[in-house]
Amino acid sequence: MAMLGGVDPASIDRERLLSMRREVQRFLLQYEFGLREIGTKIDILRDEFLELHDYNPIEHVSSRVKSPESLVDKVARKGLGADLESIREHVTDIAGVRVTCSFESDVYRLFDLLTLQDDVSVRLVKDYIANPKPNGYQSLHAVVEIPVFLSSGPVSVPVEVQFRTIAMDFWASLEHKIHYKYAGDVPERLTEELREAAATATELDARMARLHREIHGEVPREDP
Ligand code: 0O2
Repeated sequence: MAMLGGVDPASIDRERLLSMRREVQRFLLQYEFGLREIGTKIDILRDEFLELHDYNPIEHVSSRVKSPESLVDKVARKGLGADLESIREHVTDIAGVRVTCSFESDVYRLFDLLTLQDDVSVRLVKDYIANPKPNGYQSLHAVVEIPVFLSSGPVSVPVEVQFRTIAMDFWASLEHKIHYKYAGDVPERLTEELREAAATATELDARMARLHREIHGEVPREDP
């Protein structure tokens, strides 16, 4: 076997690969920490809300760090360089939290309560509730930055938080399955049905909110 200065080239590659893997693991770990920070903030808001108003505005919270495979796909799709700095700059949903609320008013209330906190800075907001996507998708997206304190010092970690109602979440998960099944080439008949279903979901949200207000009245808004 060919040796370079007494070193086996195969072992150099192995060392380089292992070091790259460690670097990627450390990179992704920062996003995991960012998720924990945001997760704790959301837990605190929910628990305090429950204590103050005897009412839970959050139905469900889920979070994930993008898998390396899905990250590689996105990097390729966006035509980005494979260096971690460019990925850090341009891929803002490596850490993602989804907050499913009971009502649309809770969506905006939680968005305000989270984004007005001093250590949270808002990088981008996309309000697909006020402006739904043409396919009917609705959600409020916010890319926020949160400081994470490592032994080497603080790093600012972007986390994409998606706020939506149960009805919007139900629609989005079904649409996602259909989109995946047809590899993005969804038949027009289904696309039209999905648009109608999105309108029905909006109507249901409005109706449930009216009923809720009739029974419980308006939950007062705090000054954050
Ligand atoms: P996953 O598996 O949820 O992570 P960008 O993120 O900038 O490349 P885009 O579309 O401008 O792309 O970002 P945007 O609009 O903020 O949407 C990103 C995420 O929102 C998606 O993540 C989905 O989770 C959700 N989303 C956006 N549009 C739709 C939609 O039409 N249907 C459904 N079901 N979900 C949607 P990913 O990375 O696609 O996937």
